[in-house]
Parts: sequence; structure tokens; C-alpha cells
Amino acid sequence: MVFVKTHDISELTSELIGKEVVLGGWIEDLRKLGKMSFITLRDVSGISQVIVKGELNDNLGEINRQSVVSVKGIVQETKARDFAFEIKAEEIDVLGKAIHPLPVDPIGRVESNIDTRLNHRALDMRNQKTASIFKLRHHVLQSLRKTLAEKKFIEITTPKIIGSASEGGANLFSLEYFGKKAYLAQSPQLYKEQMTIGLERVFEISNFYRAENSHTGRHLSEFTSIDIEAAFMDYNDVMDVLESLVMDVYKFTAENCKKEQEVIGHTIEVPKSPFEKVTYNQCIDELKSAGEKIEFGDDLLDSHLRIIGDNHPGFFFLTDWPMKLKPFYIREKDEDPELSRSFDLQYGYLELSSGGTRLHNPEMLKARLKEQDLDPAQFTDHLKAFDWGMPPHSGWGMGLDRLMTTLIGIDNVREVVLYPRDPDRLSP
Ligand code: AMO
Repeated sequence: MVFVKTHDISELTSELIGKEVVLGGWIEDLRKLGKMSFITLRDVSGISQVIVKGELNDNLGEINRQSVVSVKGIVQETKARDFAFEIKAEEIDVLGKAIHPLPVDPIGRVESNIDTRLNHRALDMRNQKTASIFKLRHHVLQSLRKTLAEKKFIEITTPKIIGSASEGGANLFSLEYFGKKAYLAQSPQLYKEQMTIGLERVFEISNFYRAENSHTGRHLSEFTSIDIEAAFMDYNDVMDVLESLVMDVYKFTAENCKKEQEVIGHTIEVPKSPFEKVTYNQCIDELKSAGEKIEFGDDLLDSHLRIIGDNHPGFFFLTDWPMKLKPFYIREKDEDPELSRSFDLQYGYLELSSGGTRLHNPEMLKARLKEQDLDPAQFTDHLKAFDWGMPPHSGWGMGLDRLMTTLIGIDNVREVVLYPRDPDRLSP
């Protein structure tokens, strides 16, 4: 049995013609034509054709499509249009049998609905479109980390099991923790703010949890968040960081993920920069002009955001929200304390990120907690840090899953998450 690969399929070159290689992958297609068989072999890097002749062909037996095999053979030129080279097989070993019927067709000839694909996600990953989405997600993560490191942000990992809410009481999953009540973190908010004391600029890319009973294409119970927090920056500075991060992700993937774009059937268009900044007050005016009954201080509903999104397609910042609509840690504007130094990054109607300048005066922070019916005693550990020399700081959180949907032009986050969690889906 041979299972040590000498090459990935994409590594086959004309220099290898006449040489022996060992490939490993799965059988995408197998055609027996009497004295000969043609196998289409796929691995993560590409596809190749394997020619099986003579005694090897006579003894080939039944091998189901999608079974994993290793093939030892000689590289040769091919007349087949779809392949760069072919392999004349000398030895074929079945390493992992695929038992038919399979629950989804990874070739995509028979289309399966998203639920069926998610229920059999590992096999769905042999569908080239699905694999391309997750290769793209990998490149997005690489790009984000590269840009943030260049901007001197230090990557941190904060706890996901916590003793009190980070974002206030709503939407918390609770669990039993050795006889005590614990929660799953909704965001790294408090920890990332605290870390600016010693690390100044931090970022985290992790999963966070929201017990939101929402059944939409953009809400998950477990989502991946990209979070930053930066000392000595205000909300305009962190908006700049966010914009350059998004621009870099688009440029990097547009340039380096040509094959993935082709397979997905979507061309990544690098957006225009700078992104427009639209204030909350401007939105209220636009909504009134569109005939909506809305006043300063009202939250923007989905229906409102659809109107605003139509007026401002693509990326734009929605800034200067009323203080009363913002979480306790957001700071007011000096010139108008009813307004906050805050923003959302929108992609049309879709909210991708929110952030702002933080309150860093502990007394004001305590007052804001009370204003929002939160108990400062629950935040003792956090508030302590504000007496140890807390720098002024700002930050934001962005949903990676939502960002991915903008990149590939789809409207369901479940397509870009390996094993999505939502109110109806807890396994696999
Ligand atoms: P917020 O609650 O707005 O802000 O979340 C930030 C971003 O996270 C994404 N997101 C979600 N994605 C999928 N499913 C969900 N249920 C979900 N909830 C949120 C969105 C959203 O814009 N601590 C602040 C950020 C900060 O100020 O630093 C926060 O969590 O894309």
C-alpha cells in the first residue's frame, strides 16, 4: 500500500514527464472502456487524469466514485483538454471507500439544498464551489492578520466563558460552571478595552455567541468577529483602520484568488475609497423625505436601513448615533452630548461593523451603566482597570461571516460558515 504522496496534482510539471510520482486524492469520475479505464483524480490542489491499462485494469474491480486512492504512476503528456498531464498507473490502492449512495453529490450534478449540504458538510467540501468559499475565507483571514500586524496591532485571545455579560444582559447564553452561573461571551468588549493599558493596540479574531432568536440570512448564534481596540485613537482613526482593512481584503482576494472567483462564479470588485460618511441625522432626513414616520432618537429598523442602503449602495459609514441608542461604553460628542462618537460600517442595508470612541472616565462609565439599567457591581473587575491609568481608546467589531457574503455576493451567512449555529441548527 502506497500512501506517501510525492506531489500534489498542481505540482505536476513538464519536467516530471517520464518520471514516477505518487498522487493521493479522491476519484471524481471513473470510466471503464474495455481494456482501459480513465480515472479523474482530484486532490485539494486540482484534477488529473489517470490511465489504467493491462493487468492493473483487469484487476481494478469496483471502485466507487469519491473513494480515496493513492496512485503510483508515470507522468505523461495528454491529449485530453481538461488536464495538463496524465498519469499512467502502475499501482492503485483504495485507502478509503465511499459507500454509495452518498447523501450529497459533491460534483454538483445533482443540486442539494443548503440544509442537506450543511448536514453533510465534510462531503460538501469536495464540491469545488464550497471549497473555494472556504479557501477564500482563509485568504481573507490571512489578509486581515497581515494588515493589522503592519498597523502594530497585537493579536490576543480573550475568554469565551465569562462570569458576567460583556454587552449588557440581552442575548446571553448561560451555562452551569461548577455550581455557578456562567455565560458565553457576546464579544471581547471589556477585555479588549482593558488590554489597551499595556498593549495599546490589540485585535482578536474569534467566535462569539448571541442568543438571538433570529431567522435571517445574516444572524447566527455563533459568529466570527474581528475586533480591534486602540489606545490614543478616536473613532475617526479606527474608521480609517477599518476602511483600509476592508480595502486590503478586497484587493488581496481580487488579485490572489482568481481561481476561487472563477469557480464561485463571482468577480470581486474592489470598492471605491474613501467610504462615504453619512450621519444618523442625515439618515433621519432621508427617511422623512421618503415618507417614513421617524424622529431623532428612534432606532433604524431593517426597513429603514433598506431605504438608506438604496440611497447609498456599497460601503459607507453611518456615524454619530444618538447616545441613547448606543451601548454604555460609547462616548458622547463634546459639542453635542446627545450624540455619540460612534459608527456602523454598512454595506447597503447590511450592518458589517460597529464601533466608536469609548468612555474612559470611570465615574461617567458607572453613570452610563446605571442609565442603561445595568448594575455597576456586575462590572467591578472591569471598572477597576479604569483606576490604573486607562488611556483614551476606540475600537470596533466586524462580523467576518457578513464580510464574506459581501465579497462573494451572496445573502446567506450559512454558506460561509463551516457548521453554522442558529436557533434551528445545533448539529452536526
Ligand atoms: P455589535 O453587537 O454591533 O458590536 O457586533 C459587531 C458586528 O458583529 C456582527 N454580528 C453578527 N454576525 C452574525 N450573527 C450575529 N448574531 C451577529 N451579531 C453581531 C455584525 C456586527 O456589526 N462590542 C461591539 C463592537 C465594538 O464596539 O467594538 C459589538 O459587539 O457584523
